[in-house]
Amino acid sequence: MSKKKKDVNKSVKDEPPGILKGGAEIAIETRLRLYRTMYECRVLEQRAYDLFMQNLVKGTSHLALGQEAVASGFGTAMRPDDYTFCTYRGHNHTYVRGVSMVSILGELMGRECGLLRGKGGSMHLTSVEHGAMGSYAIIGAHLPVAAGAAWSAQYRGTKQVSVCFFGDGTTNIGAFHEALNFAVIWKLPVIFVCENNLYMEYTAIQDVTAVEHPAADRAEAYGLEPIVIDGNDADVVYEAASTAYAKARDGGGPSLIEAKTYRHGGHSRADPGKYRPDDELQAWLDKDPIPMYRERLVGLGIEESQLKEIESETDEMVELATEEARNSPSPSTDIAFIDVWADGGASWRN
Ligand SMILES: Cc1ncc(C[n+]2csc(CCOP(=O)(O)OP(=O)(O)O)c2C)c(N)n1
Ligand SMILES: [Mg+2]
Repeated sequence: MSKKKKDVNKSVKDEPPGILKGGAEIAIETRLRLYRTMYECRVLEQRAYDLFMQNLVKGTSHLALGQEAVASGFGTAMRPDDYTFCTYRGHNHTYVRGVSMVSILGELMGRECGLLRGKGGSMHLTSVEHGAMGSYAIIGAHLPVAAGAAWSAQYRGTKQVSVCFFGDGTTNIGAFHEALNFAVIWKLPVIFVCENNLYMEYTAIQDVTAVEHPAADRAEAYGLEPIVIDGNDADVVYEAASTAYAKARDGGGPSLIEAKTYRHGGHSRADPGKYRPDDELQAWLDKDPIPMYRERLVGLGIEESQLKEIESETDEMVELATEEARNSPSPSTDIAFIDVWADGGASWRN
């Protein structure tokens, strides 16, 4: 194992990263899928924001606008039976597993058509049938659970990989360190992905962390290779994800990947994010993963009309999904007593 820091994209160390070419030999179909997925995530979350502004979203919500390349890169590289664990900022990670826009928007609005019939809301999107094993609102809580799922896959010999997304602030929680140590000791097929968006709730990570790279600089303490990538470059993310999935499936154990990125808005729906310097925000808006990737595809010879088709199909899809979700009724009160126990019933109450 290399003890030398691997900085896949050197420029990510000096924010903001510049526009990159993404040297990888990635098939054009894969690149189109990466673009489509990012675009779909963007439109879905913009719609979630609009619905919130219309007072139609129940409870709070945390958007990942600007962070789409991470969800797209990992989602595109994974196998359908892999496991995803994410945080309350999990709309995109859930969507890329194949969960429909209707069920996500319906869930946010507390409707019958929602993924959890409106009972979970934005922070708890879960769909076991899609491998989306939950969105966790307690910081760090899901890292040991993701390690447990990987342990189960290893025991069953299924070659499934468990991928766990979390924020920079999570690296200062004990569960992060416990999960890493446990995963390394058992050589588990798990990928820990730190989406370093430079901020926790309202605090800059650099103000409260002893090291420059909150995840990568801790990797060597657990015998792992420190990996920092440009989390706004879908090709770079896809490559790093593919490498980590292959390693995990080959019995090579866990990976810890720090993806540098930025959320365009505040922490949650109530936060305008004014604590961030204007020039920093602008620099990251200039490095928006979606227009950057679109420009690259055009440079590679993709027809403008092909990209416009992807965009108009997606725009139509979100309109239809919004309509369907808005027309869906509120669920009946019986949902209070179902899906609360493993068998889905309420017999445990006796
Ligand atoms: C154990 C715990 N402590 C505190 C909180 C309150 N809290 C919610 S989000 C958050 C910030 C997390 O920041 P980060 O891990 O960087 O994730 P991001 O929101 O940037 O994606 C905090 C402190 C919590 N949910 N759980
Ligand atoms: Mg953060």
